[in-house]
This record gives sequence, C-alpha cells and structure tokens, in this order.
Amino acid sequence: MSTKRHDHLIKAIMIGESGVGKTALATRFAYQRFIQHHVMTFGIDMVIATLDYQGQRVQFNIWDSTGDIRFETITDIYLKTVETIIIVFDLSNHETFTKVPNWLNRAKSYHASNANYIILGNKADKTFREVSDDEIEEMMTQPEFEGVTYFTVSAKNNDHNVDQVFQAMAKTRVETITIQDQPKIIDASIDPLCDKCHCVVL
Ligand SMILES: Nc1nc2c(ncn2[C@@H]2O[C@H](COP(=O)(O)OP(=O)(O)OP(=O)(O)O)[C@@H](O)[C@H]2O)c(=O)[nH]1
Ligand SMILES: [Mg+2]
Repeated sequence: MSTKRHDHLIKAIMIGESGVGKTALATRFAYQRFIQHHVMTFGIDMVIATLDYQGQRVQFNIWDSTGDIRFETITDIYLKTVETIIIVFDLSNHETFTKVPNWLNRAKSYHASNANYIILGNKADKTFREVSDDEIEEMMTQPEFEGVTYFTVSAKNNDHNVDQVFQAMAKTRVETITIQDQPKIIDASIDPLCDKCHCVVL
C-alpha cells in the first residue's frame, strides 16, 4: 500500500509587517475561516493545506511568521528553508507597502535566483485604501521585482483571490516539475532543523 500523501510539496513562508494579515490569509486558505482579532503570531506557526490540481495532490507547508522585529532571527532561519516567499502588505496601511522592498531584499539575500516570490496586497474588502493601483504597478516595474507575481487579496472576503493564489502556485509547480523530479519527503521535512537528517524519504 502506498504511503505517499502528495505528488508535490510546496514549502512557503509568509512575511511582512505585523498586522497585515499573514495569519488571516493562511487561516483562510487552510480552514476557510476569518479571524477578526489581531493576535500577534508568537515567533512562527505552521499551516499545512492541500489542494488538487489536474489530478495531482499539492501540499503546502506554509510558515506563518510574525512581523515583530524581536523574532526576526527566527524568521530568517525559516526563510532559508523554503522555495516560495509570500510577502504581504496591507492595502489600507501605506507604511506596510513601503516596507515591501526591504522584505524582498531580505528574502533574496538568502536565496539564489531559483526562489519564487509572490506579493499579496491584502484587505481588499476595505473601502478605505492608502495604496493605489498605480503605486503597486510602479513598484512592480522596478528591476528587483522582475519575475515577482502580485495579487490583490482579502482574507476576510473569499471572493478576493486567496484560493486563486494557491491554485496559481499549484499550477506553476505541477506544470514545471515532473513527478520524477519531485522529492517525496514526508512530514519530518517540515522542521528545518531536521533538513539535514534525511529523516524519511519514500
Ligand atoms: N478587513 C480585513 N481585515 C483583515 C484582513 N486580513 C486580516 N485582517 C485583520 O487584520 C488584523 C491582523 O491580522 P493578522 O492575520 O493577525 O496579521 P499578521 O500579519 O499575522 O500579524 P503578526 O502575526 O503580528 O505579524 C486582524 O484583526 C485581522 O482580522 C482582511 O483581508 N480584511
Ligand atoms: Mg500572525
């Protein structure tokens, strides 16, 4: 009997300023729920979710980091272990948008060119916005943003793209990596400190 739980594994991390909605987005994707209150993530959390794309089971191991500067060393440890980096800002808070290039450069400092970068402008459900589409477009044309994908989303209102973001990630993965290329590592690999252990490889 096969013990394989997924055909593809995407290891991702959510980074960005405190309060932009990283936990809310991870919760929306994994549990289809919205958390109304801001409870600052303490250090880092892990969310696991799967979806099917064209008959392929794609598992997401998503590290939900905190924007709190006191935990930045922890965030940096986990940043190194993923291949997909999701940078979140709050469309209703301009300051969180101005920090996006810093987060991108910080993530890039740990990765060669083969990492995937996604930027999410969150809280699109709000009528009040401090960040215009023009500003976002302008940022995305900067050289360091080449190859980076942007989505406008809302963790509160699921009509705003959250599922589509992960569907797009799954599509890219399934269409660019053949099953043979994909390492079949089970849950032991989610602990970055265990990465060198080769704990269980199917
Ligand atoms: N209106 C609206 N509020 C949101 C949305 N996403 C998150 N929030 C609210 O924003 C606040 C902060 O959300 P969190 O998900 O806790 O933010 P975070 O980025 O995880 O914050 P840290 O863990 O401190 O880094 C909460 O009160 C959420 O309910 C959204 O899409 N729309
Ligand atoms: Mg959080």
